[in-house]
Amino acid sequence: MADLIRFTLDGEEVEARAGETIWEVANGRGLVIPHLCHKPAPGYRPDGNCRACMVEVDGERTLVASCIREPVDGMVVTTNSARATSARKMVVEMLLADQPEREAAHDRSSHLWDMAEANGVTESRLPTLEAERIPLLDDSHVAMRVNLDACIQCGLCVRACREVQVNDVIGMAGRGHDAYPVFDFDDPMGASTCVACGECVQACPTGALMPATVVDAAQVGDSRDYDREVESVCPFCGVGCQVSLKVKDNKVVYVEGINGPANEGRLCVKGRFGFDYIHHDHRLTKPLIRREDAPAKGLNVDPDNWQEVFREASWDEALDFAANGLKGRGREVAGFGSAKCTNEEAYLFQKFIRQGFGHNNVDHCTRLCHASSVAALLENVGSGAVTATFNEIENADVAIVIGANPVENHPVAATYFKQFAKRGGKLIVMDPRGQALKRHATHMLQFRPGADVSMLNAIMHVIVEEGLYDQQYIEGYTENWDAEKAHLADYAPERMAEICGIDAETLRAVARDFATAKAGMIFWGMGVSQHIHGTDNSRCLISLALMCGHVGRPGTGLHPLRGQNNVQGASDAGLIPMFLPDYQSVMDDGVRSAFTEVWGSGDFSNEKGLTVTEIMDAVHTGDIKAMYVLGENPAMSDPDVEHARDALAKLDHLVVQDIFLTETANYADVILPASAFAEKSGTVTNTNRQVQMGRPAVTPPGEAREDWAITTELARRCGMAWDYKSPADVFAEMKRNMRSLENITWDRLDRENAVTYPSLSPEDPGQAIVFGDGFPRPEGRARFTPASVIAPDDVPDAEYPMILTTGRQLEHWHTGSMTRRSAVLDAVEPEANCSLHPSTLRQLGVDPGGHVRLTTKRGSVVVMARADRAVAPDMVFLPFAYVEAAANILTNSALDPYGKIPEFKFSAVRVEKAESGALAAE
Ligand SMILES: Nc1nc2c(c(=O)[nH]1)N[C@H]1C(S)=C(S)[C@@H](COP(=O)(O)OP(=O)(O)OC[C@H]3O[C@@H](n4cnc5c(=O)[nH]c(N)nc54)[C@H](O)[C@@H]3O)O[C@H]1N2
Ligand SMILES: Nc1nc2c(c(=O)[nH]1)N[C@H]1C(S)=C(S)[C@@H](COP(=O)(O)OP(=O)(O)OC[C@H]3O[C@@H](n4cnc5c(=O)[nH]c(N)nc54)[C@H](O)[C@@H]3O)O[C@H]1N2
Ligand SMILES: [Mo]
Repeated sequence: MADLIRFTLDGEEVEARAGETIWEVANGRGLVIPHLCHKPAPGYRPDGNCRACMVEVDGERTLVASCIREPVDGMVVTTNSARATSARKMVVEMLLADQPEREAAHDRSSHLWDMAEANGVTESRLPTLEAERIPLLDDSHVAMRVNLDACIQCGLCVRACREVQVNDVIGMAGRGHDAYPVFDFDDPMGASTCVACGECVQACPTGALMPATVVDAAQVGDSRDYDREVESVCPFCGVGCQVSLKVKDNKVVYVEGINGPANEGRLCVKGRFGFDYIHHDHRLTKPLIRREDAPAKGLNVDPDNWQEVFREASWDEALDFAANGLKGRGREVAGFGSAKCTNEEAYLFQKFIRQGFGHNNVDHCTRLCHASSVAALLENVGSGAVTATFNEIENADVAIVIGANPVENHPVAATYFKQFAKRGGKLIVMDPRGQALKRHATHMLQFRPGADVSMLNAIMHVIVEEGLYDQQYIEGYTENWDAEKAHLADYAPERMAEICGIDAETLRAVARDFATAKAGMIFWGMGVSQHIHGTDNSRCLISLALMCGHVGRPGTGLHPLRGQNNVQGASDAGLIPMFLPDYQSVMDDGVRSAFTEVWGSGDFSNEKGLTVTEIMDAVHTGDIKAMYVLGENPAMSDPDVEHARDALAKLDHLVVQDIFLTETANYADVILPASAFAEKSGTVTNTNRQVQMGRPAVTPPGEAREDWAITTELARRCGMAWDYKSPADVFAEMKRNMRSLENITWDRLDRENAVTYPSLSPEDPGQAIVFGDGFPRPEGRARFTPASVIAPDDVPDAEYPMILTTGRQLEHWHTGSMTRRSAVLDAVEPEANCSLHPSTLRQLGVDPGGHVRLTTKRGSVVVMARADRAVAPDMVFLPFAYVEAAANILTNSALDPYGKIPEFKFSAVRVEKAESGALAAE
């Protein structure tokens, strides 16, 4: 390569690439130059402020900071000269002078002490700071401790907060020796706008910022005091951050992000501080069977006091009981599998229903999630997965984020989006709510809920009208353009402005920005998918990308941000009523026989099975009488949940396999205690199509067992000759009929932690971008499917004049089963809440923090109300994590006809000031 730089390092001729620093070249050769303010991790820019990495350069009067200095041709660098080593030693000695003694240090294993050792320094000969100048300790945050007496002003926490996570909470106050990090305007950390991602804690080299779990009451701690470190994957969202779990005495003591392909070391509050749900004393530790004298099935079991309803049973008894209630019932059985479990577990679950009961009544939470997006993608692109990883935004010029709130729901992906905007990328945010990305957006389109098709069609109308589309791409790679073009003629922005609430000029500006960019991406979420016209919404996004040629190149692509840690994998593994693994149709005889051959079993139904909501309806009609629910909580997550709860109560036989006694388990006849993610091995697939290895860090509590092992035992007792010894056996079987797993083996994943599919060879880490040379559709062409405007199902009227929208908050996971049992997350967000515009609250006569009653055609809840200007005055936003004010009592179960997804994002609602004492009476 032409631009290699040749220089001398400690007497040896070496080469550097353009932009590489002396420190990096040395490090690449195995020589670690001491360093403190420098963090050799993705996203951290060198700062050269601590002088701990000084080296000597021939011909230069002063020593240079190797972390920031780039070599030039012919430069002679000496790292180990007497002058350099004594200077580095002096730097460390000066820093140690102000530190607590090592034995009394907040973190006696901090990087600073390692570096002191590396420099041969054990104590300082220099005077210590006068005590009154040592700033106070700050223990105001539940998850982190600030010990400013250990701060060396290296600024890593500022870079972590501002540049890596782009949260802008930490800054430096004071000058010189008196400089210290502050939160917002020098607020206590716990009272600041800190979102507790903990990036600063992970970056801090001295123990000035630490996880609270590592420091004891006397503020003394040791971050290396653990028995082992286990590399695995975060169990929460579809980003799939790789983590290192630090384990002591069979407990996870703290968590750090490691360099996975999606997260590059970063984590959010749940991944870093939300792990302790696995140690909660509500964990199920023994199989439970409903007592003969139990009260009628209902939402009446307290996890602290379950003995009135259930009795403990041996595994043998419970498995026999579970199997006997399912066996031989054929079509009366249905199963909900789990996107919280592994690929192997998802595969076994769908096989259990298909092989064991001869039909396809098996589904999972994808139905409530991106089912409509997947329907549109399969229809028009030929594949349901993302066409590019979210990290590709690094190569984009423009990006649309629509109906997704990644700052709270995919927080680590959001760090890349914010960095993109910071370096000048045009970020276009489309959301009825003024969500957190607004601050970083070039255009914020706060449009009317449910009006996506009108807005997107108007934008596409402009692209056609102004001739901004990519004719060559359209001709080369698509079909049905003429129909789309003709259809769009009716959607002039001037007309659509009335429906979507965004003025024509803004729609035109957005159209121009997106269409004329070199590389554009589209990210979307539940605001797009959870509508009766969710599939149409996605069709519009696909058409928009196609007409601009924004697919298949670096910095382009379609990316529905997948939700659960393994919803991509569970769908790939066939946990869907229409599809076997890899989206192969159950209606295709050849496909079914390929599977039955591997399974060594007879044929099963060639009809699509029932979906999540259809299964609940079929219970009411008496067609389904028994269910096996694995790692899902439909008694909280289904729309119009009273209908779902009544269905669960009506079942003859309900088997629930979970880690907690959930609301759904309340209705169970038998409960099988499973192991949590950190207690089992298996692979998971994230939103980026990255298949990653999950490893057990601790053993399950009591008699709890791994999910795959429980399903296998149950299958045997239902008459299937299953003989898996480990998840690796299951993975090997999956590969036989899943082309997506070509070149990906269990051993490879165990070695490499992650491989992206498709992977083209055993060495290929996988393709971040797909469809550069055509689509998996007839003639390799993607399709334009025109979409027309359809109103939401349950529109406001005089009785229910406002709009209810439901969704999520940063700290809580769905139905709260895990996060309300995590000490940190529950402490930060302990109470059921909704958000309304301050003017609406004023009109209702409710103070922020007071209570409101929300009523829809389905039911009513009372909940604390927050004032939030981001919410439109005629709307109320309600998260669905709280059983005491369950959002789904209110939601509408009307379905999108293609994806069969319910309209979680739109209901007509009446909001009233709650009568005093209403909460207690509920
Ligand atoms: N903290 C946390 N993170 C999570 C989860 C969690 O429970 N908690 N769940 C995970 C799962 S499974 C999923 S699927 C993802 C979901 O992640 P998101 O898709 O971000 O989920 P939501 O918060 O439900 O909705 C996203 C946005 O849609 C907007 N919206 C509402 N109505 C409309 C509309 O009509 N049109 C448009 N365009 N937008 C609208 C809302 O204002 C909201 O900002 O999050 C995952 N991550
Ligand atoms: N109103 C409203 N409702 C919604 C949505 C919305 O936006 N608004 N969003 C919908 C969406 S996108 C989704 S994805 C669904 C999610 O709906 P669900 O999947 O029903 O919700 P979770 O709370 O994630 O349920 C996961 C369950 O798995 C258990 N679990 C965790 N780990 C393990 C494990 O390793 N093994 C076993 N066996 N169990 C485990 C947990 O304790 C929990 O009970 O909710 C949907 N419902
Ligand atoms: Mo989801």
